[in-house]
Amino acid sequence: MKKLLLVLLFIVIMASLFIGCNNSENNGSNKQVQREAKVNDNSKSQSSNKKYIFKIGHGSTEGSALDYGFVEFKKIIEEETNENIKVEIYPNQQLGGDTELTESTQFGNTAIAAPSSAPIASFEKEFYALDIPFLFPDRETVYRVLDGNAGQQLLKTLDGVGLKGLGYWENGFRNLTNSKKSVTVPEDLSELKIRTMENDVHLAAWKLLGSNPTPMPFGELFTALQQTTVDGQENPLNLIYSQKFYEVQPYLSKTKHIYSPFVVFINKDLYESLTDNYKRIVEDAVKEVSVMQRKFVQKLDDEAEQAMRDYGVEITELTAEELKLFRNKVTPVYDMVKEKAGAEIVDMLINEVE
Ligand code: KDG
Repeated sequence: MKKLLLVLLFIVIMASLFIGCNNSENNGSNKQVQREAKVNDNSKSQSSNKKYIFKIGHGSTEGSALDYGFVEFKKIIEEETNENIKVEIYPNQQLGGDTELTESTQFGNTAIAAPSSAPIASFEKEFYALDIPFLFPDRETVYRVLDGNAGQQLLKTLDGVGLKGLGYWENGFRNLTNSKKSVTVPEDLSELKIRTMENDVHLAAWKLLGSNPTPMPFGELFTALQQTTVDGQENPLNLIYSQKFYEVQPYLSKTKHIYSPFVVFINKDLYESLTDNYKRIVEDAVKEVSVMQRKFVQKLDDEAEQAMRDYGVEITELTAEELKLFRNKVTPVYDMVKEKAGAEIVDMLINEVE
């Protein structure tokens, strides 16, 4: 009997030891799970508390349409992230022009940029589709198409070149200025040296119109106009004014020959490193600003036109017949765009415009 009691006691002791181990193992594994969870929570909270500095460069002056967009973007981002994301804005080509800013954002030296679409075509050929002359009849059509399928399809192509496309702000409809004479028909352009953006389609279009075009970075343009290295250039009214081109360009023709969007994008690796919450904040901020910024540009364009008239610039409204002469001259560019950008995106754009 004594032996039986001893055996039973031994079994009870061994059993209690075994259960304890398991518990400790469980406790251990539970603790492991808790630590992992905490680490995960920490890493999650760390990434939502992780600090970022978004360096943003652009080619316009302080107070310009593009600068306004980034200033409003900065306000939203810093408020929404409790300044865990700080935004630093470098205007006036401090970090380079459109081409340099696209490259520096690809490599992550700048976080975000918003060049005009034309120079981007050298990085992603589908963007040539936006260089079809006279593609957009008015702003309402521009916004519907850029914010719709075709525009979003274009933004997606930037994934392949290290960028995440976020949206479109407004540079505006481009108009011709020059220092030599009033221009109402293409024949007036012969012998005129016209600066174009660094884009093959723009160059071809101004050759077809009979001028002598020269591609040139935006930052060199005022000096080139002042020294008559070139006779003319083409830009939206608000930029012609804010860059003081009007001071050396007494003639302005409202050709509205192309619409330039500012294509807002972020370095792709930086974007992917953000939490889902921060990705949403960045995307929503660009979209929210596009509404305000587009309204601001319309105001700036109207004010610029009046200010330049008051300054004495001869501003010519072209008739429908005169504009048709320009359209007819540049028709061959359409095939060039289709060849460079690809038929799919060109057809999609044109279908959505109509
Ligand atoms: O900041 C705007 C400039 O970088 C450029 O995009 C302006 O339309 C422009 C041009 O003619 O280069």
